[in-house]
Amino acid sequence: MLFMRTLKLGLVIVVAGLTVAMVTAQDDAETQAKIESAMSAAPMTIAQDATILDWAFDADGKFIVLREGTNGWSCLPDDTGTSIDDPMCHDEMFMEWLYALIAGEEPNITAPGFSYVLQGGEALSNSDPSASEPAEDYWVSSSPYMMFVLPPEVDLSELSTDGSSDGPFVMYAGTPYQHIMVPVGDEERDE
Ligand SMILES: [Cu+2]
Repeated sequence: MLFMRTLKLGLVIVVAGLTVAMVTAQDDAETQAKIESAMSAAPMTIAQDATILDWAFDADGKFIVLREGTNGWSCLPDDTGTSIDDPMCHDEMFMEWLYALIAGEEPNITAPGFSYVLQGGEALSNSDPSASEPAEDYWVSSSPYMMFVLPPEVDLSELSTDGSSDGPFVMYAGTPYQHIMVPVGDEERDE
């Protein structure tokens, strides 16, 4: 009896151990896929040492870290809530911009900030950062681009605000979230 009980207990432990191992392996594969997705947003020289974040928040409202980095850049994987593959890598100033946008607060942009979006991206509007559904100036591009934020005292009023223009243009012009979009690829852009 004691033997049977020990055997059963042993089996339970083995089965439980296998389940944990399987769940962990699944998590690892999912995390690895997110890391690869995130890294595809920027040149490898930047992505390889960047912090990799997930589209989920911790108790302080910060993105959950999937992998710690060392170079001050942070990459996010494809946002599965959008229609296209759109991972992105931001420097520290651009992360300040992103957190402010999410919180609906004014970003404190004190120096130029940069972002790589080399798989393309999507925005519900080129002019309205709070748009909750595709607006008339809904913007999507499967071709790569970069984004630049500049301190608010820099005058961007001479730049185009047309998201379908071939050159640099301003997104969210005249709002605290205005930034310059810079297409950097030759692929056809969907408008
Ligand atoms: Cu933009």
